[in-house]
Amino acid sequence: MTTTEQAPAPATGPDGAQPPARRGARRSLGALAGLLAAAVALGVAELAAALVGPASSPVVAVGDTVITVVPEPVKQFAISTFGENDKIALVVGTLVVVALYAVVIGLVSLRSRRAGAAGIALFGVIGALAAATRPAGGLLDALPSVVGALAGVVAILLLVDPLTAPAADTPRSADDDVMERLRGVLSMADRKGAGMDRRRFVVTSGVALGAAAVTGGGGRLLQRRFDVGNARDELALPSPSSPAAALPRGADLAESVDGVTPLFTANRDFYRVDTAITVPQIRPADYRLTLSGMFDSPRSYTLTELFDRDDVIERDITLTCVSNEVGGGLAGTARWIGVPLGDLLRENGVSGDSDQLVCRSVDGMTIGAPTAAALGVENAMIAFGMNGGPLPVEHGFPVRMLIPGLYGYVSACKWMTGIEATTFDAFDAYWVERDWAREAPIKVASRIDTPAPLRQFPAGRRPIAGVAWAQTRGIARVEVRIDDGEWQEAELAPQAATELWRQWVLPHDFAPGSYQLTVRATTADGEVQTDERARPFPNGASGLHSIRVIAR
Ligand SMILES: Nc1nc2c(c(=O)[nH]1)N[C@H]1C(S)=C(S)[C@@H](COP(=O)(O)O)O[C@H]1N2
Ligand SMILES: [Mo]
Repeated sequence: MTTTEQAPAPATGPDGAQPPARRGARRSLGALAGLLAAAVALGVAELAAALVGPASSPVVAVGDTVITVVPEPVKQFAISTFGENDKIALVVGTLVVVALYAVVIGLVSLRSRRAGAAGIALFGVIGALAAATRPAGGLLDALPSVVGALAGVVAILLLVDPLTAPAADTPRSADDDVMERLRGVLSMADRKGAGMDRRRFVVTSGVALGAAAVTGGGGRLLQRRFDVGNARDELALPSPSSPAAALPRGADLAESVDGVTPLFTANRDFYRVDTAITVPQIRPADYRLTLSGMFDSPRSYTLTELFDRDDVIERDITLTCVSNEVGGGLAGTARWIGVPLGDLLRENGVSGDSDQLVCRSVDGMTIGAPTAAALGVENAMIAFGMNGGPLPVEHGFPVRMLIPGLYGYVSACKWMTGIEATTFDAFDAYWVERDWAREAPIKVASRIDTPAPLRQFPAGRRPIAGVAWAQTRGIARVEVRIDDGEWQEAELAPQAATELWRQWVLPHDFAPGSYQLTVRATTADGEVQTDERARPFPNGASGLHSIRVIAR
């Protein structure tokens, strides 16, 4: 019995070409072959990445590279459009591009196996380059892409073979020597066969799909061995010798006003902004913080050495992202535990000539913070605790930096393993290279949390409420304007600390109708929030948050 379903003679036209219907079917299967080969390549690469590390996966590495090279406006668009899901969007985008490329490879392979194989090899080279040239990457990081591409080449050859079966005059059967057939396939010799061995294609496709699923799924599972979540859970934080100041009575307006942002942001609700597609995983036992550059006596610290210091502090600080749009949610408040940054720098004899600290994270990010702020801003710290536990892995486990009053991109380095004392002239950090401002103090901002814009609510008395921030200066006044009316002063929650945002509320009697609500804040040192609108780039958004609400 033969397993082949060779094209009967009439299927081939007088000129040897195939009729359109058959050509169409073959093309579709060719495209499918390309997709399956790509799936096998990516699957095998994920399996290899379980050996080397999650960031060496070609999808992750290419995504990382895209993040590094895309122009700032595109990145800003991604952050404001997809928010916390910007990385998912990027990975999906990368996979869509790969899929389109794979379809082309499949079609090309029908005509030339060599070209198809070369296309997949190129794909592997791109992944390998992306993985090996990451700031924290090495030669070994190329391995998953190389192994994946090899698997992809074998897959495309095996998949395309039954689609270009030789014509009926050279029949093949199941008892063909498998090795001989494989050799034939891998020789990449093109056959001008008009025949199609559908059954063999179906079987090969099934095997390819299974292989892709098993290697990909298994690889992802095995990559979890790099996760440090358990190590984090087992870590005991030191108790601070200087606990956070007691909060004034009624400090959290959220206890009495529905819809206002709580004073403290739960870890799971805390915004996350970084360039890491796979969250860096640092084992506490392996952790080192290394000082370098313009110090008299630079040294490094283990996590235990940081924990065992007798100057551990606990402080409440609001962190804000420069990419936050007017009215946006890229700000959060937590109770942090760490060691005073200025003291640690002075202890090691930081030079008076240094004006920039380049903070390095394990994934190669560089954050340039002004040395003067690190030394002079009260409660600047090297933090390892957040809201009662170790830092969550996404928020920098095990150690990050915080400097109250500065946007995160010039102060809040996560997964921080190095501090180099240097100068602004000597080095441009990551965001500065991308034309964001070198120095970026947080601009005064205020936001209306409730009522929600454009959502109808019953007419009557209800609070207009929200938060305002100007870290280290503090908020002295918040005012609300309804349509074109007078500015009305809102009631403020007690100021717990100037590093914190401040909640505000203004109860109002809403008659049925539609209203434009606008808010503005004034800092404790007298700056009235400007209504001049600025985009976040290059040093933070400005302008007033203004929303339309409807009472019925
Ligand atoms: N390693 C690293 N640290 C980083 C970043 C980053 O991309 N990588 N982003 C910075 C930015 S722009 C901000 S606003 C804060 C955000 O901290 P969070 O994600 O804990 O809220 O981290 C900062 N630290
Ligand atoms: Mo940021």
